[in-house]
Amino acid sequence: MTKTILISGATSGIGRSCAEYFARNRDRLIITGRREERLKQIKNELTEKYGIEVLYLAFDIRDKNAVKNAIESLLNEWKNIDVLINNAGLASGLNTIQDGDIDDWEKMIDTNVKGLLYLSRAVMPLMIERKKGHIINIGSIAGKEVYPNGNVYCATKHAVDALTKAMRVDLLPHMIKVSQIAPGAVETEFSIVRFHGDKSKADAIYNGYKPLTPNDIADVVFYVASLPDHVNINDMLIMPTAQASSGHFNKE
Ligand code: NDP
Ligand code: 8X3
Repeated sequence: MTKTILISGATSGIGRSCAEYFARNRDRLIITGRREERLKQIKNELTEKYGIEVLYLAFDIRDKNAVKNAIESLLNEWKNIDVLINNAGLASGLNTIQDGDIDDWEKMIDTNVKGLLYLSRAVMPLMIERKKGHIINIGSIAGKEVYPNGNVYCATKHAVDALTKAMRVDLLPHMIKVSQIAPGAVETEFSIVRFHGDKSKADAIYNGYKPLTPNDIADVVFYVASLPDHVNINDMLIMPTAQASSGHFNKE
């Protein structure tokens, strides 16, 4: 059966791959992000390749009114969101906490925690009304452990871990599934963003071992979303084989 899938942060990395996986299954997609040109291009690519319906909504997830308006602006036929993939997120900076840049902190808290809440708050009533839905939060190994200089990013992903559990409990009376997918290192634009555009620092993060690809994660997200109604995956931690924890890598 065709489902309606809303993916936040679909312009790049894990979100972009999720869009491809669900499009291949002929689902209908609502893709979001700030970079409108990319959203347009992805919509065109997926529409042409798979003949599916794709709607894009360009907004900054940190802007609560923009998030609310975007969801409220959906025509009724697009409000039947079956799966919400809360993927938009970022790390900004990699400093000790005592040297942390407060603008970086705010960017991460506003995007990873508050943005996820704004979007979920707008979509959950639609799911409750239909007594149906699945929220898949993209957490991180950084939500399970802390590592040197990861401080605030790790705190935001620990918040995603806690919010996933909290959503599952509060949404239980409505039979809405809530899952978390928590990856280790995935090669995306993540490190370029973390190092404020410094590509050589970003590349160094993935040197000497095989990191996960965005498709590795999309594959699992798609699987989790495809299980029968009575089965829910609460939490999955997915690591590169060459990474045992935040700080343990098998590098050449
Ligand atoms: P990318 O940087 O490749 O993608 C991030 C996505 O988030 C982009 O589509 C970006 O869209 C969107 N985004 C960021 N800020 C905002 C904003 N303010 N408003 C709207 N959209 C926003 O990184 P990944 O694919 O790696 O990251 C996706 C998720 O996976 C994040 O939550 C990240 O924390 C998590 N993760 C990543 C890991 C990794 O190693 N890469 C490991 C574990 C978890 P745009 O810029 O167009 O707004
Ligand atoms: C991204 C993975 O290890 O850089 O969440 O925090 S890590």
